[in-house]
Amino acid sequence: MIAYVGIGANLGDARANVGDALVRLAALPATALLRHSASYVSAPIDSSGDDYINAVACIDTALDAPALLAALHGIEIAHGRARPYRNAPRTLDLDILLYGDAVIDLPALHVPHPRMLERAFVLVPLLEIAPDAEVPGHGPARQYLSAVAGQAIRRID
Ligand code: PH2
Ligand code: MG
Ligand code: MG
Repeated sequence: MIAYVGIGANLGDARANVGDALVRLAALPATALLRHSASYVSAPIDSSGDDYINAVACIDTALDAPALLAALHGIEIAHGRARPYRNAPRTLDLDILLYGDAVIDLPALHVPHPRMLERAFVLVPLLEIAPDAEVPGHGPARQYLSAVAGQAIRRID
């Protein structure tokens, strides 16, 4: 299955954490890293602390969505991710944005990611690597870009 993973970090060496996350995604079982966006800097949205480094990865995985989520949590934990409160600054956050054209509503997993269309730090890197991305139930992701134009985001590599 083709899946898109949102990557975010704003604690510790956030740039290095994002780079390492890509290495670890590529090393997941039954998974290939097909491509990834550049890294971007953006101010925290509904969160606090330093600016975030964000990126999006496209993977091809044989893991089902819950298994992929568990694998992503494993990578977060390897980076010392703590969850003291909702949207706390974090060393690494890995979110399943899209899992093929699946719509998933489990207690701990909602796909497409419920807030992805409201966030420039997701849409801009996603559209960089998948300009024609379709969001189940919402249509082309690109049509939501103008709504987030007020959120500053800067590409850094
Ligand atoms: N992640 C959040 C909340 N706010 N803001 C930015 N700029 N980047 C993020 O990755 C981010 C956020 C919740 O996961
Ligand atoms: Mg997140
Ligand atoms: Mg998360």
